[in-house]
Amino acid sequence: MSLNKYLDVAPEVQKALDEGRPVVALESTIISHGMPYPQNVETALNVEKIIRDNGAVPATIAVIKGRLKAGLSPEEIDYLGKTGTAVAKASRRDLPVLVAQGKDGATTVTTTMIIAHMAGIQVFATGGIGGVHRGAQQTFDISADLEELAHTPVMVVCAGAKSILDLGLTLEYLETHGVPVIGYGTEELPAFYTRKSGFRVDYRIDTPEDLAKAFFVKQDMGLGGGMLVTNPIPEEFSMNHEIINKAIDEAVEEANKLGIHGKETTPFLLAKIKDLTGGDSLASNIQLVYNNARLAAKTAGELCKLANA
Ligand code: PSU
Ligand code: MN
Repeated sequence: MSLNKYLDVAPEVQKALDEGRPVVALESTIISHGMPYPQNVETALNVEKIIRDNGAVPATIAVIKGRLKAGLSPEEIDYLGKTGTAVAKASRRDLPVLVAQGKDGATTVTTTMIIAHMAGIQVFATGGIGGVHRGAQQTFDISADLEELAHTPVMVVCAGAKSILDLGLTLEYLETHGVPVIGYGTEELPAFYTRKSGFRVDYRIDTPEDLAKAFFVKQDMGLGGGMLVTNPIPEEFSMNHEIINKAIDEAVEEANKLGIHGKETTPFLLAKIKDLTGGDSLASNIQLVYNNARLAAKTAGELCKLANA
């Protein structure tokens, strides 16, 4: 039974939660706005399979006809992928209006965390998070993802943040808001397409068991809030630094020139980078999401052991 009257938890997900088995949340903005069709749907379905193969139940999250959904059918995933950017990108401020009006929404890291927490899911796997944009000193463009990480008790497993963002300012913001930034097997913050960024994480942790322990203790102490696990892209899929950084710089410059702002900024930059790198970045993007799904599933399993102990 779901406690929130706006929320539908898929039966398989609810059963796993009731039985104390691991569940991993997945976002849908990556499907509708982050990748082209049909790779977006293929990737989303493969990610669910990887999570199952690693012992957890996947719960892809979205807003469908005004209902908050934790766990989608393959048909719903196909619909979100096909409809693409015509599905509203839904951040925290969008949720009440979409629900009131019975509309669809693709959930960002922010709203996936919100809905995961409502459903009782503690671990969430994705590609990259939003952060403090370059030039935020002027634009005030800081992703709502950072505020959500500050307050909502969900572990987010990602591949770091792209240098479309100001990575230094993003880390400062997370520090101020008490969000631990963990490097999985690394002291250095990964930069999504590449394993290195030149910035250090707060802590290096080397096993899913120890990731789970740190998150468990944070909640057990009553601190609340999220935790950010940054998992470097596997070496064999990482991109050449110069090629990707040149594409990112060009994309940022074009966005500035065109006056792109607000919720359009991140999807514009992601699409532009994909165009400029001829699809190589898409292949890397897909592989790093798979890698994060594996780690999240294992960590969710360890977290269940601690919770059931
Ligand atoms: N960064 C990526 N890929 C993504 C996103 C960010 O590398 O798909 C998406 C996520 O859904 C994230 C959102 O939560 O963009 C952040 O958007 P904004 O910067 O508008 O807050
Ligand atoms: Mn923004």
